[in-house]
Amino acid sequence: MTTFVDLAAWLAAEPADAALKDVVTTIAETCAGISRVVASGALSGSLGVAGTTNVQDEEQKKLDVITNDMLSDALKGCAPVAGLASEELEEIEPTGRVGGYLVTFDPLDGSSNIDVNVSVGTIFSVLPAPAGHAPAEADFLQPGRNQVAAGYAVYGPQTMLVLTLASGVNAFTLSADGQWLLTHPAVTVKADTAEFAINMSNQRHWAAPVQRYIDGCLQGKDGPRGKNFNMRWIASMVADVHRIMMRGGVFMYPWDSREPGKPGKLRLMYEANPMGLVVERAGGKATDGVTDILDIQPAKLHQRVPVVLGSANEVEVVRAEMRA
Ligand code: AHM
Ligand code: MG
Repeated sequence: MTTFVDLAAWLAAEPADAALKDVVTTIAETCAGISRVVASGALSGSLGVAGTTNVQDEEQKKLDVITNDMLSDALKGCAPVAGLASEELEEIEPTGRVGGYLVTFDPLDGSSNIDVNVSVGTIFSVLPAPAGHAPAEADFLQPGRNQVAAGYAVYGPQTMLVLTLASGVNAFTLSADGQWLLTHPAVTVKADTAEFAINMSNQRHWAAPVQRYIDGCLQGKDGPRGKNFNMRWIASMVADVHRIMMRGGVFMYPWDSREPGKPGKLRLMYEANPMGLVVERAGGKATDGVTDILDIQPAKLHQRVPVVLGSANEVEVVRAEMRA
């Protein structure tokens, strides 16, 4: 039987400081707990709406609230964490400590899929905390390149944790006895693809470059791309990005004219940045169409951003269309 290295043994060999390993371990253990709650569904009475809205005025599911509390509580109890921020919390939460790390997270991404038993996930990003003072919101507003660790857990047919620290991307599968085992070392994203992920129902609202790009894909072999494309859209960023990590593809959530004042749906600090780092570290690319996601200077905690990420050569095709 194949034996797999567990997360603790893998972390022990990583060139990161003990405090950062502690943060990553806390997140991984909490994600294992979240996996159990998600899996229990109606049995634990955790499906359905919470009857509240979050800072983006989105209806919160019970599981959004439960998982947010699980991660917040765990990180507040983790000594190297000076502050946290979440999709589900309007303000940052300092822990009362100084130095160490800041963590931002989307505790349960893909809320629309929770009640219908389709994959959802947790996304997290770890940034250095300021040394001399308790963190304020401004201290979180660091570009994605500053992330010292990032990743996601996907609660699907298998629960997996996909993680990057100093370099590379490694993926762990949760075993029946609750251990994260390294099943996918050194994950890389294929440079070329013939598969795109976008919510096609928004087609009429897209800007011209996105229209042109998707139209070129849809024309298949007979069009400018000279090959047939496949389409997938799970409406869980974690699940769509995970598919791209495993077999390539391009994921897009562009600006559209439904709410022209907003730059897109996805949030920079706890969706685009951590996913951007994971994808780049695996050899893929992530852009807002003009700037690499990781080079964007955040202006606000809950800032939204257009996202195009995945197979490097395909992201370049989209980017070239956006520059045209
Ligand atoms: P959420 O964080 O409220 O779940 O929203 C983010 C999700 C992403 O996981 C997914 O890619 C996108 O929203 C789907 O949006 P849509 O329903 O417009 O297709
Ligand atoms: Mg989300």
